[in-house]
Formats: sequence, C-alpha cells, structure tokens
Amino acid sequence: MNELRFPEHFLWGAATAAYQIEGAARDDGRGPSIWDTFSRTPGKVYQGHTGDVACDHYHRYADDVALMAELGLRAYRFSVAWPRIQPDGTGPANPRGLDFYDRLTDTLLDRGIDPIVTLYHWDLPQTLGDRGGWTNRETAEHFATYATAVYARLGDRVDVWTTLNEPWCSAYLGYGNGVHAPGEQDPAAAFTAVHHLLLGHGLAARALRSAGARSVGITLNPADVRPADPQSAADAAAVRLIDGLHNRIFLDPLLAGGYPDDVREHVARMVEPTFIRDGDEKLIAAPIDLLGINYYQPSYVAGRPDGAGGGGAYPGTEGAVQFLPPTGPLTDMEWMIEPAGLTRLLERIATDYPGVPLLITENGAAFPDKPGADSPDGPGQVVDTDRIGYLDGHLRAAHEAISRGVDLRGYLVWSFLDNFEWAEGYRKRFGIVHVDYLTQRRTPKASARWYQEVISRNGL
Ligand code: PNW
Repeated sequence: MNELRFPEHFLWGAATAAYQIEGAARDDGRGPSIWDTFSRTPGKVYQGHTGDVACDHYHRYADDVALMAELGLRAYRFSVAWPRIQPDGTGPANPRGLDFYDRLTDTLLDRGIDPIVTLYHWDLPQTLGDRGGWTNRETAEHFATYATAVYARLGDRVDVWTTLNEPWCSAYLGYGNGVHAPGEQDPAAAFTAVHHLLLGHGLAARALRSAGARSVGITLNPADVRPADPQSAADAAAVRLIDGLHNRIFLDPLLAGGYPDDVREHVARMVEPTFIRDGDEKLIAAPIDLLGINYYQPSYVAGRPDGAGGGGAYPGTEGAVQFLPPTGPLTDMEWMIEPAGLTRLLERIATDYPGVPLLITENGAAFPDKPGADSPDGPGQVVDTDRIGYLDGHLRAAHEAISRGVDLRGYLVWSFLDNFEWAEGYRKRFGIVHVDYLTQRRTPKASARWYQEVISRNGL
C-alpha cells in the first residue's frame, strides 16, 4: 500500500464519555442521571449492567492519562457528567464535581494532550428527567446554565467545546424507540426532543461564546444513507425521507438556517410543532466553529409502497421504509464495515454545508477478544487484527476525503478504553485499550500500538 501522510497539525486522539467509563456513581455529591435509572430498570441493559463502577476512571484518571501520553495521543475527548456539576440539574454548581474535571484537564495539559470537552453525552440529571427531560423546553435553558458553570471553571484551559453528543440518539433512541434512557416510545416526544436538544445547543453555544469560548461546536452521527437499488425511484424516496429525519433535521437548522420543508411536513403529521417558537431557528443557526462527526457504518434503505417495511427508529416511517440487514464482514455490534461510507459522508457534508471545519469525534469498532470473550489472547496481549483493519480502512477513507478537499481537522478513535456500551453493557468492547473489569487492569491492545505508530508517523 502507498504511504499516506495526513496534514500537518492533524489532531490525533481518542474519545470516551462520562457514564461509560467514570464509575464513582455516588462520589463527591454526584446526583443520579436518567442512565442510572434506566440501567437499573430490569430488561433495559444487557444482564442488568450499570455504570456504577465502569472503568473506575474517576479514581484512575491519572494512570489513564499517563497511558494516553505513552500512546502519543494529542487530543482526548471526554464528556462532563452534568449530575456531578448540578446533582439536580439546576442550582449552584457542586465544586467537588468541577474539581474532578479540573484535575483531569490539568493532567492532560501536563502531558501535552489537548482536552476536547463534550458537555452532554446522554447523562441527564434524573430530576430534569422527572420533569419530562428533553420534551420539556426548560431542559434546554437549564443546559445553558450548566454549560456556563463548566466553562467558568475550565474555560481558561479548554479550547474546544462541543455541546451535545449525537442528539439523534438522545431523541430517537431515548424517546422514540426506547432503546436508550429514558426509554420512552412516543413519536411526538421524539420530535419534541429533537427541537429542544437543538435549542439547548443554541442556548449553550451563545452562553459559551459570551463567556469567551473561542471554539464551539456540536457532534452529530450523520448517516450515509444509500438506496438498496440505485435504479429504484421508491428507494430514492426512502433515502430522501431517512436523510431528512436523520441528517437534515439536524444539519439544516444548524448550518442552513432552519428546518427543511419536507421534514417540517413529516413532523407536522406526527405532532403539532408548537414547540418551535419564533427566534428558535435563528438561535440554533448561529455559526459554529467545528462540526464533530461520529461514523460507524452506512445505512441501506428500500422504499416499500406496499407498506410492509420495518421503518426502523424513525417515527412515521413504519411500513414505508425497509432497512436492509447488514452484509459483508460485520463488527461485534453486527454493524457493517464500509469505509467508503465515511468518505461519502464527509464529502457530502462539506459540499452541502460548506465552510465548517470537520472533526471525526468518533470512529471505531467492537470486536470480541480472542479466544475467550473476556480474556486477552495469551499473557498480557490482545491481538485485535480485526480492529486494526477497521481503523486502517477508515483512516484511508478519511484521507481520501481530505485529498478531495474536505476540511477535516482530526480523528478521534472510539474508544480509548473498553467501556459500558449503553444497552449492550460491558459485553461489547470498543477500546484500543483492554479493561479487565475484575481487576481494572488496562492492557493496550495491538491496535493501540498500531495507532501509536500511525500518530508518530502522521500517516499510514
Ligand atoms: C455512539 N445506533 O453511540 C456513542 O456516541 C458512543 O457513546 C457509543 O459508545 C458509540 O457510538 C458506539 O455505539 C451510538 O443505534 C449508539 O445507530 C447507537 C447508535 C449509533 C451510535
């Protein structure tokens, strides 16, 4: 293979999220979140796993950062747990919660690693969940207050701020199909949540900026939606519908001034959109400095004029759309491995929404350890050739997008550590570093050593 070089100052790093790694669920005044409640609800998470202990990163962060430095990471994306900062979601900030992120930030900077903060990676304070969560407009306002409190403590040292992680998941999986917290299944709630999440982003972005933040963005998980049959008009219509409900419903208000008409009409068939008030779209459309892209796999869809489609997680598409089962080599999530989808997605966003720098804020794959599902292969080793293949393919795809002119600023692998994979609990392992949950021992996998080499060469 050819040698590929990435641009100078390309940001190489890794990502995690608070509830997935921190543990310490009751330490230092942390309040409960909707994920604590959800994971304790029988039947919601694989084998009743919870984030109570997770990777115990809350206590082991210094060793974890030392390992990041050893691997040569230049950036680390972590999320702040809102219920550590405001245990009830409102009111004065809890200094002991802020202290943790303060220590983490300083430890990263001491090691020359740029902190990239995500303010919301799904752990909504339960008190706000009890008041309707993201279906309640007030949650968006509280989010901006919380963002201001975090900025007040970390803003002198953290340069890159992102508001939300994957609002698609929060809205559609949390309120639409109920696979994620809070586990509701209500189409109207899902669309209401979309808008309040975007409003929360807009209010928080405005607050961060007026407090002095220089780089403010948001992370989405836009989909590369493909037709099952490129010749079929019905499939093209299905692509248009899913692209609207997955991508344009977020990208257009953020980067093109407002919701697209076809999406508005679809939503209005499901719920009276009185939650969209005058001025909201203007606020949401305020310029951002960075768009975070999380990419894992493409989606292939077929139109079903006969009404026999499965519909997936998109309210109002039941019967009309069929998602094809994944094909080819799959990851342990049974997700497709199609690096070309990343190139297409990056190019499409750069073309349709020009002018905003992109950062891959997540990309990676779950694979079981071999030979046993829970043990490193042989003493002290995890030879994850499959993960190396996935990462190599997707980095080549990212490079291809750059060579076609996409302004891609960096790549953050998901994830630094094996962790709590939401509804899948600990059984799915995304880390480049293996975690033995009995001993909390960390073992860099072969992929971590491979990535270390990629970073040091700034290329493949
Ligand atoms: C993302 N889906 O979640 C999250 O940002 C991470 O916290 C998570 O661990 C990672 O991807 C791997 O799953 C997703 O159903 C969860 O399409 C579900 C979906 C997409 C992303």
